[in-house]
Amino acid sequence: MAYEFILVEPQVAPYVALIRLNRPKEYNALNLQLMGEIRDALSVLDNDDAVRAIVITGNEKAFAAGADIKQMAGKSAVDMLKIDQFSTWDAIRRTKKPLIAAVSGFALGGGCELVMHCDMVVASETAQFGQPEINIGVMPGAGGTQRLTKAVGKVRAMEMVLTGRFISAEEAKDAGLINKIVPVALYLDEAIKMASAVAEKSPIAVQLAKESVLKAFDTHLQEGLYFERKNFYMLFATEDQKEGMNAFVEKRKPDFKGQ
Ligand code: DAK
Repeated sequence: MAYEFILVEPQVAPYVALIRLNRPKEYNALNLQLMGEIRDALSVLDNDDAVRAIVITGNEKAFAAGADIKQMAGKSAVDMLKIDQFSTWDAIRRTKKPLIAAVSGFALGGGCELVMHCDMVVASETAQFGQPEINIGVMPGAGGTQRLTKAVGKVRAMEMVLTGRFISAEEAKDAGLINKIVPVALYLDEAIKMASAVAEKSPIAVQLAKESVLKAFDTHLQEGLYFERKNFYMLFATEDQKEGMNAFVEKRKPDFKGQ
């Protein structure tokens, strides 16, 4: 598929794909076309058996500085309703394979929300996270008030959402928003390494495990535990479970086929 605002490498490492946001002059501001391209690329990669984990990145200066303010500025509420960006974000959220964000520079507004749609996050030392929508007279619209609060807690989320203050990579790590911080030269390699570690596992077990962890955000404990239990049983119907356990007993590395 031809894309204008993203670059896609389906095999940046074995079983690992890379999506790079590519509007560098605009700090990767997320216009509607770019978001549609991310959605389309994820759908293709999610259905490709040669892909088991997907890294999403921007460039050193910006992961993404938020939704494209110039594109949004003149819109009415009815325009926004008709555009229905939520279906695009919902489709991204439904990606079954693990998403790893590789963040350097600004991850703001929709950019920070896109990071929070990912399952793990590697950041460079220069990364900054923020929900500055309040500065332009609005508020987060793609989960910023909900996912951020669950990730960093009420008072820090309130401060970020109500004052627009950016937090550093260090603060984001302390707060539990990201997994690790590495020097700028290494952030993408480190994210690919993290994706490769996941890609070595059984893709079916990974998919069901991701689904189960995400369930913890949607439901209360007992229902989540039942959901986890069903997925756990289901994995005993896979060849990968036999392969994984036999490999352990035979003291060899498992060769997972995704069956
Ligand atoms: N939109 C459009 N252009 C942007 C942009 C943005 N968000 N951020 C940066 N740019 C452009 C700038 O206009 C400038 O372009 P030129 O003037 O050179 O043509 C270029 O990128 C470089 O920016 P600066 O000159 O401002 O660079 P600085 O280093 O001085 O500052 C900055 C960098 C990132 C701190 C600053 O640009 C900035 O504050 N940007 C805006 C950040 C922001 O407010 N982000 C939140 C946007 S609102 C929804 C889903 C999501 C959303 C809404 C709804 N639904 C599902 C309904 C999300 C909303 C948002 O994200």
